[in-house]
Amino acid sequence: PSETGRVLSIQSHTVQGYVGNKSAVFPLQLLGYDVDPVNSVQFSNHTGYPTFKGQVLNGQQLWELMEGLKANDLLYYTHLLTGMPNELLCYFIYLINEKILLLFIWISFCCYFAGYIGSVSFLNTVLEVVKKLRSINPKLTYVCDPVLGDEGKLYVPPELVEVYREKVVPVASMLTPNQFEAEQLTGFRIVSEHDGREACNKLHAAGPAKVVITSINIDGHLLLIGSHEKEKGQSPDQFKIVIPKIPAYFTGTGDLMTALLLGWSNKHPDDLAKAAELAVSSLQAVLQRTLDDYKTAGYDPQSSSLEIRLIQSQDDIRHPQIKFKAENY
Ligand code: ATP
Ligand code: PLP
Ligand code: PXL
Repeated sequence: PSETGRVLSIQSHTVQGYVGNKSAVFPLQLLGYDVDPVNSVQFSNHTGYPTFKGQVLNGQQLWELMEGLKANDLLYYTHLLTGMPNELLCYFIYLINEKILLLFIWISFCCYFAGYIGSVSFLNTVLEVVKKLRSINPKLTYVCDPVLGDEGKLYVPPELVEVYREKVVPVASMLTPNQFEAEQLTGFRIVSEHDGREACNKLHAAGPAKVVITSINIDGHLLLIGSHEKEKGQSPDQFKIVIPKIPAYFTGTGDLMTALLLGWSNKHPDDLAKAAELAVSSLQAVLQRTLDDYKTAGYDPQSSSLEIRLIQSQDDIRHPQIKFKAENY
């Protein structure tokens, strides 16, 4: 397989700061990929700030862009990458984070239907895009970060979980859920390493050959669990990487992690553990630099969510020093 490729990346864009495409496109380009970003939203900043403004792409508008590409024979891609599926649902995150209860009740009522219809239609269009791209390149690798929520909270209406479980997971080549998302998709509580591995097995049975649970919170540290089912129905190769928790909250790390996993697993197609070591080592270097920079500037890193120092970390993305080793099971 080729070491690089052409990636269609359908994710959010923020004018300021690094989430969604802003945290995925640059690293993939540094790793040598041609990346074509479709911006599922264009917001002033990420939704964790006190306020944000901007526009949302709907399913029909996404399809229009695909038609434009198709009309010029430009729909050949080796990879499709998708993250946060939506739209109006960002309001939910904002409101949940800010705990503005009254506003929450009012706006969630208004947005629930719009958000629900909007996001399901967008996700269904993404499924059409997968079908279309596979009809042009049957070997297309679909890397899906099933962004549903974190730390016990759904960011999206529960109905979207069903769409992911029943339609999206079955067509994904690689899935990168966090602990909570893996639980939602399998209906299985994850409280131990063993549970994490079982969840991977369940997800393989549903479709994807590669599964990386990007973080499981166990005993005060983070555990990444990776699983590669090399032959359908055979028991998968599984490994873990232990990651010490940094006492700070970052935004955009999940998006960066999935992009790095795409980038490195394509360069090491039969060695997911190696790909994960490279991705984790890069990501941790970015987080460490971010923390150091904020501290140097006199900020308390625990006071709010930190914007990652992505551009300043380009050497760590291009040539990561492996400091985090995978342990095979
Ligand atoms: P998404 O919701 O997009 O799926 P995610 O929840 O999977 O995102 P996380 O699991 O939160 O994303 O983070 C991705 C990676 O970032 C993890 O592998 C984790 O190691 C790293 N990470 C995030 N925050 C920290 C932290 N405070 N300390 C150390 N590592 C962190
Ligand atoms: N915080 C907020 C406010 C979010 O909207 C999201 C969205 O997915 C996240 C955190 C998770 O971001 P990530 O996992 O990419 O760090
Ligand atoms: O990283 C997740 C994410 C994606 N897209 C938008 C966001 C966030 C997190 O805050 O605001 C628009």
